[in-house]
Amino acid sequence: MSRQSDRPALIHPARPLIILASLGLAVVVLVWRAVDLQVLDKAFLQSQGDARHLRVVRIAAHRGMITDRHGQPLAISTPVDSVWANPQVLVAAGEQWRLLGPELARLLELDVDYLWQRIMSRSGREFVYLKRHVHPERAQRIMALGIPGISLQREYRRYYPAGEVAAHVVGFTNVDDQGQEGIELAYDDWLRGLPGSKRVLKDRLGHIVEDVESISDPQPGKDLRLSLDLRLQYLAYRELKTAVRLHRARAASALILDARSGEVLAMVNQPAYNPNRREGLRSERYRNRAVTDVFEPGSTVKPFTVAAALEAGRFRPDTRIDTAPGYFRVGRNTIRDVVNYGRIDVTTVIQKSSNVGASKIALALPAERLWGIFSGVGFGSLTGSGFPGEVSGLLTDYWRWHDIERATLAFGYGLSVTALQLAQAYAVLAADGHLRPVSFLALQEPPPGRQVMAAATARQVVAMMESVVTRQGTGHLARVRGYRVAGKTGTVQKSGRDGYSDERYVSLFAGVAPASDPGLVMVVVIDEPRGGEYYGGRVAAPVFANVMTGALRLLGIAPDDVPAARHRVAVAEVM
Ligand code: 59J
Repeated sequence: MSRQSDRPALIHPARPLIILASLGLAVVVLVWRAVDLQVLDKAFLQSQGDARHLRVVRIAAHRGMITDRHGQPLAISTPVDSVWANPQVLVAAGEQWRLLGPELARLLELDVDYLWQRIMSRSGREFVYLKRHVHPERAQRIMALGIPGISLQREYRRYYPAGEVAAHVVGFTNVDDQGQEGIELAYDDWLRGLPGSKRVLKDRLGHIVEDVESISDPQPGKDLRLSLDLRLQYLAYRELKTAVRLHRARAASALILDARSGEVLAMVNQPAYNPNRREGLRSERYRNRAVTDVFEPGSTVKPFTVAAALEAGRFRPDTRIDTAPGYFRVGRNTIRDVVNYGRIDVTTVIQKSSNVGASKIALALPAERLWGIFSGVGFGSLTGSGFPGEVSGLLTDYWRWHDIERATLAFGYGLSVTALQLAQAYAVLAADGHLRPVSFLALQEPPPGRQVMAAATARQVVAMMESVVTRQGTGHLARVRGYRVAGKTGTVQKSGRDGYSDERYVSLFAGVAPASDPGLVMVVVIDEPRGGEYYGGRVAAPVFANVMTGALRLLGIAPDDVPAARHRVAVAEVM
């Protein structure tokens, strides 16, 4: 064994060197790692750490206000809070959540089971809305419960102070504050503004404990002033609704244009809806029929047929036309009047609404002439209003017209128009032959018009239309005490699968006032009156009279029928 002990110890001669080298290497690695962590990876690691607590959150922008032309609010945004939860945190908070859940559900006006379901089915997520648009005061009571994982988000809720009255024009936004219909949709970019964002520090439970920095401030949306006059809007709404009830009509539209500027002062439809309560809302109620729905305008186009005749130089207001025996044949078709008017002048064709007279006038003109005036006053084209969903109606090209088409177009069949187009066309007669785009926004000054017929023609046609609103005319119920009114009735059989119907009618009145210098244009459309009466002169004309009477007075437009005004004073004194 001694031999063993004789052996030299198993220590390599280089051992101290190896140890030293290993230690040195270890130091180098450690230093490298330290530099790596603290210098090279610093930004990455720090951001990773902060991400646990620092978040960027969106700040909603305030949506611009919509007002009528006098600043009356039609759509305003009020601050509300949306309550949301972090299900992960909430589930982890087990006990506390079980205890306070029922109280939370009560404050949110939600069923406890539903609330529980909503959170558990998303237990892996970090965000779920519990309730949008809660009143800020209630939201504070919810936060006071101190449930971990429940947070608020500031949002804005749209409120429509005029409710049903201006609903079809103003439209509405969805819960995310985006325009869906009407002006809210058309001018969404203008109204919307730009959301901002900020960096916030959140605690372990997801509550914001500190606003760290603002990244960008929200840019509030801009206000919008509409052309509507809320007073006229109320008036039109009330009268149209009454008429629809009285005549048990399917639907209806009415609108008033400023004859000089093309601004829409009032536009209403039935059925209507309350934009503040839109559950289960269907297009039948919310679409703006005055711009989205078309109808055959019937006799309300006769003034334009006559305008074409005057422009062609072939007719004057007193030119006589033989309408006897009350009907006449064009090829295989027969055009009829309700009675035989015999030999009548052009004015009487308008006053009595003779289909035979209008057809004979049109057949005496080149097709191009009739088309020129019809398309000139805007039939077949959009009005330029920019309203969402507006349709242009239909006016076919004149080189496709046979005689029968020219004859029936003359009294309003074979083309289709919207109520707004019809009003724009009447505005041409009111504005000495100038066609102007329609505007839903308040204008500083009238846009330049395009002359589409001679001023003298327009004036002559307005004068002829005054005869409609007399004892002998079809529209005497449209008269307004103290003012001269010019207009035209229309009673249109609706066309269906089996041709024109004897049961379904559209009752129309279109007119201007005061006739001596027209300031206002109004169109009334009553769709399918079912109360027994259906003549435009009986159903639509009274709505025109009632609204126009109020509108002329509200706007302080001077009476131009002074003898009638004197007569009224005299009668009042006798009574
Ligand atoms: C009328 C039509 C349908 C289409 C006729 C109205 C035609 C015609 C084929 C019968 C009711 C009715 C192209 S009438 O608007 O003439 O407003 O106070 O619907 O004639 O040929 O039972 N209006 N209306 N005609 N069609 N086709 C008159 C007239 C009009 C009135 C009354 C009585 C029609 C004075 C309509 C009104 O001016």
